[in-house]
Amino acid sequence: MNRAARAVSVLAAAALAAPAFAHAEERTLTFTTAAISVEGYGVAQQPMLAESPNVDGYVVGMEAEVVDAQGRVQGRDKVMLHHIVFAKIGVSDYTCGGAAERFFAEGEERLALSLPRGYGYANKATDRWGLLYMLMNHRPQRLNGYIRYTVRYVIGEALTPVKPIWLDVRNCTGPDPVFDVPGGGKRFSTFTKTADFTMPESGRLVSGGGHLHGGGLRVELRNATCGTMPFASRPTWGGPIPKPILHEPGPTKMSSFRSTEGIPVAKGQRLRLAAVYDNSAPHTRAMGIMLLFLAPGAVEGCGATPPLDVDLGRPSAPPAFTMPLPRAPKGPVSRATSTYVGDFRYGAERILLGRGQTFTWRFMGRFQHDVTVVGGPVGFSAPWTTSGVFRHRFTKAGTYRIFCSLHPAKMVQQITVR
Ligand SMILES: [Cu+2]
Repeated sequence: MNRAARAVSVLAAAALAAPAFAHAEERTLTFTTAAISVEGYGVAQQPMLAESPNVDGYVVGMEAEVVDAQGRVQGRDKVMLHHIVFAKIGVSDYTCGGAAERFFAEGEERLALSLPRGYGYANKATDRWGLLYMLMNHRPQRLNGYIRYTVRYVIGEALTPVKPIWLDVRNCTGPDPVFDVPGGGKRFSTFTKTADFTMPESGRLVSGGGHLHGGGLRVELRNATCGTMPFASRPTWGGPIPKPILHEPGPTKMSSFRSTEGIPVAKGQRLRLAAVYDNSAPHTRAMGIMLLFLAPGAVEGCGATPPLDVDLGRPSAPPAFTMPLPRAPKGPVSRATSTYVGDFRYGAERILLGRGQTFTWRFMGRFQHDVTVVGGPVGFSAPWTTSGVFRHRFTKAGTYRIFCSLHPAKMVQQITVR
């Protein structure tokens, strides 16, 4: 069918469907945040209030992008939308509690929210939304951007309400829920991190998708009580890699599912999320997340998974990737076993150690920094901080390339272990 014929048939289908929704209306609402500024080659992260629909209804779809002052979409080569998380303020999160219910997120893979027909995330005119963004500027000049998000919103019709269930292998551990894949394994070896969550109620999972970083193989959703794996979200790799390379490239798509019938899960059953990574090389600051939508309702025992409508993409194994440092470490080679981490440098950039020695980083900046191995025999990282110390004992010889993931173009270090 050519494009025109397809358009006509879509219109015809819409006309046939229209009477059933005569009193309902689906609106596409577009919102734009206040300006966000990110320094050249910098990373910025901040929570902010986010405008939301001013009428009662249901969110049935959502997506977000970064635009400039003229409303032009900024591609991955200009700004990397690392993470955006939307939450409803004053509502307890399904898995973490607290006072913000996470209901939509996008990362580098740009996974849009799209619920199956008949389901919606209920929202009131008086509800307040917030968002947390993390953007990486891939250009030398300061970025002045905006996050523009589009909400598909149904009013005038009662939909089956869904609850967002945010599963994360590092769940509820703060704004940077990362872990390190040490690497150093044989080719095709894997590293798996899991977390369990016991369902407080029964229902059917009608939509879901995963989030992984570079080196990720899949995010599995298991029902540990029933011994089943209803879904695994798989990454698609490829496309141009934005230069300069400021982090290990992540998937450009993650597979997601929708199901009108839904995956049954009963109260008291244990959902197990498993993030599976390649372990032939280090992958630091990795994540493993799946956002699911539950339609609460009666479910008994272990039911069969219905056929899922899967948006698969083109899954493949992650490409082998050697991450360069954005610039060469400078200065004389030091045999010191400690240095400072300040604004915006490591005290010593070139270090020589003996095997078995421990190195200490002393944090003393006004701004947060970290220590992140981007390549070497073993992957490890220190969390973002402004004070305190971080130590690592080097038991494997080789060259460790290190940067601060928040200031990758400025803060680099190389440690050679003999
Ligand atoms: Cu830093």
